[in-house]
Amino acid sequence: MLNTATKTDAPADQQELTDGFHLVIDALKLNGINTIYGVPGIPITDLGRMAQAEGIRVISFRHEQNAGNAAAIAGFLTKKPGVCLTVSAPGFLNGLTALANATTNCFPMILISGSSEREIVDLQQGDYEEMDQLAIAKPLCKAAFRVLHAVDIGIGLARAIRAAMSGRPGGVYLDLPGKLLGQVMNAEAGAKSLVKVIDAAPAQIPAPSAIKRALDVFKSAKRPLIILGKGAAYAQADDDIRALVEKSGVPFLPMSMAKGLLPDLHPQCAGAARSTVLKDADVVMLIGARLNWLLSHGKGKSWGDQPKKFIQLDIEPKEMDSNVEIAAPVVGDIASCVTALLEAMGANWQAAPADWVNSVKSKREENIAKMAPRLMNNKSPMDYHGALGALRTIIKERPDAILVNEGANTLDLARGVIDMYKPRKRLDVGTWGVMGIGMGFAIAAAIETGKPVLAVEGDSAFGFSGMEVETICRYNLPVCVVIFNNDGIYRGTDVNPTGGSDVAPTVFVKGSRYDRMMDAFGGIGVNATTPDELKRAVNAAMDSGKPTLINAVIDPASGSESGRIGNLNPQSILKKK
Ligand SMILES: Cc1ncc(C[n+]2csc(CCOP(=O)(O)OP(=O)(O)O)c2C)c(N)n1
Ligand SMILES: [Mg+2]
Repeated sequence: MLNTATKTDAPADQQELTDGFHLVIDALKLNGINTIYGVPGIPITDLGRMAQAEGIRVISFRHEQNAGNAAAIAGFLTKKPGVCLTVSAPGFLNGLTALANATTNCFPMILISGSSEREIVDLQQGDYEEMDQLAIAKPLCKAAFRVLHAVDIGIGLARAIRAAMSGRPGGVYLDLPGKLLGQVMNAEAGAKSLVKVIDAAPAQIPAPSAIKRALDVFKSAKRPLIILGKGAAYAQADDDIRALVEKSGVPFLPMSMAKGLLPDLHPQCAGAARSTVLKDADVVMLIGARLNWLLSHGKGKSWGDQPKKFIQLDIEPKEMDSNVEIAAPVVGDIASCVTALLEAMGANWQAAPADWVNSVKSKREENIAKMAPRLMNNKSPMDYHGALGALRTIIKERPDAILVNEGANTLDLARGVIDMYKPRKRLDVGTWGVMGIGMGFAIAAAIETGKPVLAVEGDSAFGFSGMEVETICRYNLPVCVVIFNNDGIYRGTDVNPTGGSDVAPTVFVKGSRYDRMMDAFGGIGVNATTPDELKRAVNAAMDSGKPTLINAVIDPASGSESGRIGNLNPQSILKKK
């Protein structure tokens, strides 16, 4: 239904009118966008109010970066652009990090920001929150648009939706000058101007010759490996991906956010034998995974000396040969590529060589057995493995729960220890390794899926979005935040080498009680000093669905520098402090 502006003072014979506010709302609703994440203020406060009045869920945050992260992960989870709504200049800039991060991670998202008076901004006459937002957004997203006339709102939003969803998904910026929202036009013409986007992410079918080439290479392998990336998770082609992996019999390695696409305990999962399979594989099929830094660019020490051939499935043709030669590029959307491969494999596909499959399996079992006793320790203060051992059991018992994870040691160790059982249940720092996604992701995961959320957060990582615990309480979301409190970044034991009164740059207030932040907003706060206490508190939170924050006391000495990526720190041969 089209909304109409009610003008009580209008003459009875006046035509029905609508305005920019309602056209934006109607355009969103027409396209099935029924949640907005944002922070109110001039010029979009009324837009949020009216959107709520019209049945859109408007989730109000304490900082735009968190609202932006929420929108981005909503996009990942639903394959529809998540919308973040902000005010002009500073609010827009606060949302921009999330927009850039969404683009880097290929999450469909639209950042809609109100902006100041165009004429004044363009003459740089010092308007309230003056900024040329469109120009600033452009290099950080897939596309950026500005709408100046109410009649173009429908087209503007359609362009934004298509740009965010089609091809490789990503972030889009939509600039709405404040004046636009107040513009009035004929209601019928307004209704006609709206666009329902048909087939926003059209299938892109791979060429049969590319499929044949890929299978020829795959067939020739003695030690094949499949790597699943978050593009594969995004595709929601779970059954076909599983069928492809199982039919091939090839060991598979899930990237962080692809964990659970097939269960981590699947007999073909090579997650616990990562370094062996990367070194020894001769043919690697990448499914929605890029050869970026997370895979050491497909070359160097971690890939060993064995020559490799890569098969790559990706929707973006420019991804091919980005780091190393791709022997068999398969360009198309992941679902279409996987279906085509499956079909072409036929009924008599020869499963992967047994000696290779078995050697990967035994390496994996050896590594799992090595880790097992460490996960069962009940030390107090806890070390990472003791605490994660408890959380691992909880996720095993509650495979529907969504795990959000950020930090350094807290991230790297949780990724290895906590097995995932279902697709798109692990949400984390992604391609950039960015801190600050935690509460935004947790909130959107709860809102979009209705499932319980467990956010496992380093104490530093949590600080980037911690104020949103109020938002979690305000909307009474089933989110349990566990803070791995080791008194700092990587470790809480660094000292100021000068002996001065400032503490070292990596350490925080010792013995902080983050749980009391939750008390302040009416949620449940728990201080946990042993894995048993931690397990009890998380289970209680998951059973009750009440907003909970657990301060898990971790030995400040138990982490290592930069978690698992300390090698990326620049080194000088001069050892001067
Ligand atoms: C936006 C952003 N700022 C800074 C960093 C650098 N950084 C990487 S991990 C990290 C925090 C690690 O500490 P914590 O979350 O407490 O995890 P721990 O290793 O102590 O378990 C920081 C600040 C980053 N990745 N992203
Ligand atoms: Mg820490």
